[in-house]
Formats: sequence, structure tokens, C-alpha cells
Amino acid sequence: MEFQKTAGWLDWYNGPSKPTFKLPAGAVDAHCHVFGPGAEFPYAPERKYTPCDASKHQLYALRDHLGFTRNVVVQATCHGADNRAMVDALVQSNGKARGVATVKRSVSDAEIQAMHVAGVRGVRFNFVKRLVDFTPKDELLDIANRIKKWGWHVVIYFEAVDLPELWDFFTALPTTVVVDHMGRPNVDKPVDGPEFELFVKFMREHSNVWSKVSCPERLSVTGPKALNGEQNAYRDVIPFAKHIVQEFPDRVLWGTDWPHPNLKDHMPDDGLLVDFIPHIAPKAELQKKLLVDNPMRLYWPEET
Ligand code: 0GY
Repeated sequence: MEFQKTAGWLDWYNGPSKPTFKLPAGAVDAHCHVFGPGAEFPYAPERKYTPCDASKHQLYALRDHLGFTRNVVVQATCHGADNRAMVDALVQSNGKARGVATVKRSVSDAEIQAMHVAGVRGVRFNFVKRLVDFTPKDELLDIANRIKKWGWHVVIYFEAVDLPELWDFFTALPTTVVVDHMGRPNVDKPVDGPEFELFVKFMREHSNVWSKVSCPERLSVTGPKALNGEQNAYRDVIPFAKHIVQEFPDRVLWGTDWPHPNLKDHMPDDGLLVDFIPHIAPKAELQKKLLVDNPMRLYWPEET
């Protein structure tokens, strides 16, 4: 099937630099996606955007170029609850990728089992209104209770302003809960202001909650340009991510978010994104937890 990209869609950057920061051995890119290719894995009819294709081969070439060992491939909303592209990426990864699926209440135990065998270890619940239509919370809770017995976890994606309304639902989830991109803080607001403090409290009071300290390119207002003589692209995101890494070093994950859906202003150089890591996790010990120990514990527990 032929698909026309959404108008203004920015393609992923083909030619990323080699990072200066050397990733620790066994590092995991714990948040990335595959898109199609649409001719092989059609995009879902209910999607809110049509991306450019971004195949498993291109993802794994990026992994090798940047120096990662493994990936966690997260189901993107443009594929709805049709997990075939993501599952195919896992199956073709030689055990080097695990995945997070999107499922409906109608998913059968046999389908969950097949996804488990392929390497799926979680489901994603998305609350970002521009990406998905509303799913009733009782349906999501039902799914969470079903996947719990497989040892899977729930990944949640939401905007910071919606946390108060979603709090009771999130805290009722019976599994480990992984928050995408720190709950999308508005980094124009102070790091010690009420909005981000609520997110910190959410993690502080619930030891089953983890966070991806990813997507500076998505959260930043100052953008990719370093100040004169400084290396700090996306510098306004640093205090937020650094705070979470320092307070919760055993419950943080990091990912590139390649191929970076829905960016409107610029497409990041993934090498530069890797060079951002030491700004938020300054010590080798923190870097190893963030990039190796934590993702391995969650996605490859049998190897730890
Ligand atoms: C991300 C962020 C976005 C998109 C999706 O599944 C998706 O479509 O997650 C976004 O537009 O903020 O994590 O990739």
C-alpha cells in the first residue's frame, strides 16, 4: 500500500555523528520505534499521523553506529494495536531487542503468549490527546491485570498538566509503571515548581514507578543550539532529567526515540543526543545504571 506522509513531516536524520561520549558496554536504547515500512506493515486506519518509513534494518544500523547493544522497540500510535512491525523487528533482532505493545481488551491469551515469546515485555497506555482517541480506564485496568501474570509492565505516556486527573488511575495499576519522557514537563517552568514537583512526588510515593529521562529534543524550548563555547544542546531540559536520575537512579531508563515522530522544528542528530547523557548522568556509576543495569533488569531479567 502507498502512504503519503503527513504534510510537514520531518524525516529522521540520515548521517548521525559518532558520539563523543562512549556508551558503557551493553547499553540499551530503551525507547525507539519502527515505522512500517508501510508497504509491508500498513499504518493503522485510526492513526493521527502518517510517518516516513523507518525500518528495523535502519534502526539496528543506528544501534551499531551509536554503540548500543540492544533496543526496546515501543509500539508507535501510527500502527495502532497492530503490533506486527514491532514484533517482526524483535524476531529479527537475534535476541537483541525487546518490545512494548499496544493491545485492546479483546487480545487473546494466545496472542499475548506469542508476543511474549517474540520478546514483548510490556503494554503502552497513551493519554496524549493529539496521538490517540480515549480508551475507557476500566478497559486499560483490565488489560493491566491480564498482562501482569506474564511479568509485563505498563508504559504510560501523558502530558504534565494531565497528571492530577490521571493520578488515581496510575496509582491503581498493579504492575511496574514506566513513564515516557518524565511525563512531558513544561521546561519553561521551574524545576522546583509545583508542576514538576508533582511528578517527583508521584515517583517518590510509588516505588513501582520508573521514568524514561529521554526526549530532550521534544521537551526543549532552547533547542539544539549550544551557547557560545558550550556543549549543552537542549540545556533547559538538563535540570529536570538530572534531578530524576539523581533521586531515582535505579528506576530510570534512556532512549533515543528514533525516528522521532511529530517533531516540527528540527530533527535531532542521534549522536548529539547520546552526547547529552553525561549532562544528566554525570558519573560512570549513574550511566551504567541508566543505560545497562536498569533496562536489563526490566527487559532481560533472566540475564541479570
Ligand atoms: C514518542 C513520542 C510521540 C509519539 C509517539 O507512538 C507515538 O506516536 O510515541 C510524540 O508525538 O510525542 O515517544 O515517540
